[in-house]
Amino acid sequence: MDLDRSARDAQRVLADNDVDGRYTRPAAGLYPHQWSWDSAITAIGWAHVAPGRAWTELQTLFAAQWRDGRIPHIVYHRPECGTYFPDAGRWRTAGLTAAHAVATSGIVQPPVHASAALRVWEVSARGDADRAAITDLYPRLLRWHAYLHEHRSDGRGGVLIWHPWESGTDNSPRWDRPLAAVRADPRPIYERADLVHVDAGVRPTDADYDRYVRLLDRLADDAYDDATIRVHHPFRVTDVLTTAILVASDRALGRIADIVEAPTIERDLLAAWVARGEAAVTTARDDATALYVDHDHLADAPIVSRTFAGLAGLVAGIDPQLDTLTGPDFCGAPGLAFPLPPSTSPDAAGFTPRSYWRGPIWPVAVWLLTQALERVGHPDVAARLRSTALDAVGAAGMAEYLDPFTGAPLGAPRQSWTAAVVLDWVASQRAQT
Ligand code: 9WN
Repeated sequence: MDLDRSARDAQRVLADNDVDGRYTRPAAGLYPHQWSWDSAITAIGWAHVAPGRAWTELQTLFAAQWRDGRIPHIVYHRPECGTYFPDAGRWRTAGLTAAHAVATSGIVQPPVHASAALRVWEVSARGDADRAAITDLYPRLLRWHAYLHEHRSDGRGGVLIWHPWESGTDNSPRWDRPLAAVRADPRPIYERADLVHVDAGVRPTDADYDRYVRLLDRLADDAYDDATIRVHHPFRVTDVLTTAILVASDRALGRIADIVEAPTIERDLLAAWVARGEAAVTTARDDATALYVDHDHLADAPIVSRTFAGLAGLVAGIDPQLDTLTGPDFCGAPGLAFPLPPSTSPDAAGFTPRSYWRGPIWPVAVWLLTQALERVGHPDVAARLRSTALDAVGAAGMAEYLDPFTGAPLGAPRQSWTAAVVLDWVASQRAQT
């Protein structure tokens, strides 16, 4: 594997997707605005190139923070740019008392931001400008986490989501059952824009989209008021992966609190959040599959589905899950082009190799796992996964996701967070040798 070449290609993708030196669109064409968790991870890529630009990425995103603390999943800095559905107007957030002046969506995405900010800090020179940037971000990160703990708690430490887009793993089979229960009749009126850019076979179906749009419209009807939504919304799920990501980020925010010398009361609060989240993930373990599972509150039933989200114990840092990771559902699945975890186990119901989160390998998902493996004390396994992922992504370009059996690139061909994780992996590989 040619690390220099990978780093050069990745830098070029970030530069090409850069908008005004302020934020990075996830991909030209398909995703023309600023996305929440993409930006956080992309900031890590920038940190390896220009730390100042990394802080700007996070600052631009957090400037769109709502007054209730939420970080919206899309920020439409230039609503007129590109074709994307849903457009800014569909969300009906303009004029909402909770919303910021810039046009945004009203839902959220997984809270990787504090973990990303800590990584940017570690990569940076930790000079005065870096310290000023992380000090400025800290209270905003704290308010973001407080929003999740206060408004999205399922009462047991788990994080509730109101839309599959909030999970970041939109059409994962884990949402099939709760989504099927959402009525989409009569069909909402809308026009998809994604299929102008990529093949329909690699994207969610129209039936999925009808339900995504129905849920969006319902949330807008409720003006994104979580107290109302939690009572009657037709999609109410505890997302175990988001819960695990929040545990890791609460822990990272604890480290940031030390760096910025935050008051003890805030550090105690963060420690309490970590403990609560760990307990929630622990109780979400399904003994039969050794995976961690979501909970559908409308059906009042666990969602047992073999997807990479089941590795939430590893992501939360409470259970390395090495046998599961390397076993036949994931890296050890027969016929894989590379021993990397597919987004859905090839042996699971709902698996399709080319369709979005239903089978393809997502470099960003692999990165979540390599990060977690380092944290739980398995740097050797992390290094192996990283090196394999660099080979796979190197062969496929900086694609959004890959066919697990052929390694062929799928989705957007030059995706920002793929480039960012490549830069992070390259740096870790270099540090190791
Ligand atoms: C909806 C931008 C985003 C990612 C998500 C991914 C996909 C959007 C879409 O693209 O979702 O938010 O239009 O399909 O599922 O994780 O943040 O890259």
